[in-house]
Amino acid sequence: MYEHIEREDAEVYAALIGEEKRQAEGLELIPSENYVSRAVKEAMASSLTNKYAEGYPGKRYYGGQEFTDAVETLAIERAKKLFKAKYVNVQPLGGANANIAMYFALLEPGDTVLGMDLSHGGHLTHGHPVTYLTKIFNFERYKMKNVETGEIDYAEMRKVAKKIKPKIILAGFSAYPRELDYKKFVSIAREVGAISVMDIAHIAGLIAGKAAKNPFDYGFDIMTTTTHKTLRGPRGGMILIRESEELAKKINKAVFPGFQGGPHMHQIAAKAIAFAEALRPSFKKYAKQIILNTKAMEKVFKKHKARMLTGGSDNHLILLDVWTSFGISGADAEALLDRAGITLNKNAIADDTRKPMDPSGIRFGTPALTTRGFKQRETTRVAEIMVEVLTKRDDKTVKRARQEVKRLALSHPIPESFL
Ligand code: DSN
Repeated sequence: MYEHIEREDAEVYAALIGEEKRQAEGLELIPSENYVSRAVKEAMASSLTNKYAEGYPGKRYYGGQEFTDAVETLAIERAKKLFKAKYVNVQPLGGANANIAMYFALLEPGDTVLGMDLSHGGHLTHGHPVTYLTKIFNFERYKMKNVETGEIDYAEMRKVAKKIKPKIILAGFSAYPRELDYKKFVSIAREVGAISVMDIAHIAGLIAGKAAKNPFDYGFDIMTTTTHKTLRGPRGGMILIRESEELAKKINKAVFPGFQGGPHMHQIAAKAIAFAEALRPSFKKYAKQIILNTKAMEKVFKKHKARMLTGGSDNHLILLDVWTSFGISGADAEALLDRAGITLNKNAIADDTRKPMDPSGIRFGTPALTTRGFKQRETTRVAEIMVEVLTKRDDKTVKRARQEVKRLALSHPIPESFL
């Protein structure tokens, strides 16, 4: 592997090999990460990276677009089928880019967005004060009514929406383990004349694999997403429009020329391949297994009376309050589990009193483990190892855990077609 890099750049080669080994021997539980197929990787390394293709299929600013048009059209058509969208833009370079372009397509400076509170599961690009978006648009928040069940306060949301008249009602999350009541979001948006947008980045694969509801079935206008999380495609973004041609035109204009230059065609080819993979029946099995595996982990934490935000999970991730449950901070828990070969991330919990760099929680999930063929038995064991390490925290326990993690990882190698 990487024979040319090995010959030409020993330093980069050493880092690549280190990362390959880390991914093979450890357990990846960051819920937004996954392993992509070899076909997706080949596309990412293809000659399409050499090509400029500003514009859209059939309407480009440069010549020589016979094959780029073919590739982008394939990606669009497959995404439409996967998500039941009438229009799709596959050019956003990432999820943040997709969200930024979406705001600029739909809003004027000073307009209001009603989105999920960040410590209740929302995302940086949903209006975190550290982002420049907040200098241009006004972001208001809704929260969970009950952090122990995850129930959103829809009555309050309706009240606030009527008062502030947002242009966008934004659903979606990066740290929320439950399904949302899409019907309620859409009905509130329609009542106040807002556009309904769902950021499906985390659960795109679950929706594509029909293991989670599709917000378009409930009337959402737009969905934004990344393509590299549960959807198991290349790092990138995408915007889907249910049916409005007018919205689609605005979105296309905002992505290019509004925000981006030449699309990354190698990445778009990889998206097309990943979407074809997600259309296969085997992907449905994969999506279902992600949830079964998370449920198996949930059972272990319940047994140990550990506090999971919202009481557990209906999707691919769990948010665990390690501060209350084990008397350890999120940052220390992340570091401790890393030593045991379990990679996950520290995460703020609802209304966290601790700081973002050392919050009360950790966030983890099963998409990558499921790609490796982990089933309920193995994910149960992973959760048990986590409890042991978080409870005892001594070197002997961590060392023993590291050995077992390595055994588990090596007995469930990354499948050949994903290497
Ligand atoms: N970094 C991604 C996540 O982990 O959820 C999204 O920002």
